[in-house]
Amino acid sequence: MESTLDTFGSQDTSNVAGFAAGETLWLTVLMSAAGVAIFVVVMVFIALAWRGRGGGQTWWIVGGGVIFPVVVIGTLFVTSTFVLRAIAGPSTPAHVIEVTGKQFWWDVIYDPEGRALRDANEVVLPLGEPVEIRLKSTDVIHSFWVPSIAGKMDMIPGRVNTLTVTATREGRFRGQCAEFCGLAHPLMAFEAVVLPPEEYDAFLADLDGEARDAVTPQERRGAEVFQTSGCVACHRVQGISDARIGPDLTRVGGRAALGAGMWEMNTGNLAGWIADVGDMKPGAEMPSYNQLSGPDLRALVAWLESLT
Ligand code: HEC
Ligand SMILES: [Cu+2]
Repeated sequence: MESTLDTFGSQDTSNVAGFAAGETLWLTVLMSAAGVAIFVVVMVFIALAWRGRGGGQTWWIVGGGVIFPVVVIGTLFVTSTFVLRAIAGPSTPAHVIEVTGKQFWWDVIYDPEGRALRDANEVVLPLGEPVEIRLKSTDVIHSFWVPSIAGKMDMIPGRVNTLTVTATREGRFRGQCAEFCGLAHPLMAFEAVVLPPEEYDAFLADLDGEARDAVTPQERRGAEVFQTSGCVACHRVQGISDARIGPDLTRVGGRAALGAGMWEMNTGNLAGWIADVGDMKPGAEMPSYNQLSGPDLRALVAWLESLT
């Protein structure tokens, strides 16, 4: 099993695309620079002591042992407190998105107290607008992290943690579960997609509705296979089924990745996923369907791909 998604989005704290990530980066640079400078100064003093110069006077103990550390630690403390306050975000964010960590994928609800639009394995963010992300878990502890956009935050069963993010650059950025959560933990990723606000609104409007109708005879057969093979026991497709055990598939064909950020979404990978998910993502909690006939599998895949 080797993922096809090596270049999927960017997962890099120095490739800044969010307000919090920017603040955190300069604080890291400041602290590292201060650390290096102090290290060099201390080494110089050690070298001087080695050669028998200086030392012995109270001045050194008071200056170097008390005043200097208090100034340095005080400065770093005050700066990081200001950064922490700044990245906490406004108390009334423009949007709310609820993300629930599951073994080993992400359940996503936009506007949970309003239109409650469901999706999965992708988090779409409006450029430049503060978004409150409510983080939950229904099984074990996971951690939500999109390094280019903000710091990470744990998703703890029975609790709601909130992370306010403001994306500052359009694009696609890789997120990863950052807390060991079981066998497929390293295979639990997702993409954060930053869109201009008007495209974000259009995306939500598009989510607000039933899945696309099957058009071709093959797609209609695919929808039938989906409903008669047990998929409906675990998956929701708006207008067809409402199960919540696996990811929402209402617009699965429109996602860039398959299997929570593991594979490129294409016909071959989708067919391989259904026929042998255990090979595509060891640990995934979905049964393999290697008993489907070739034509039925192809019809099912054609229909899922049409759901955009
Ligand atoms: C027992 C519950 C269960 C059944 C039955 C089931 N699935 Fe799944 N499915 C899951 C789970 C759980 C995942 C998430 C796996 C992961 O990524 O860790 C999943 C993932 C998927 C995905 C990937 C979604 C994404 O966003 O990447 C597709 C596509 C899918 N299932 C299609 C099907 C089809 C088609 C059927 C019927 C032939 C089916 N599933 C039957 C539980 C199920
Ligand atoms: Cu994990």
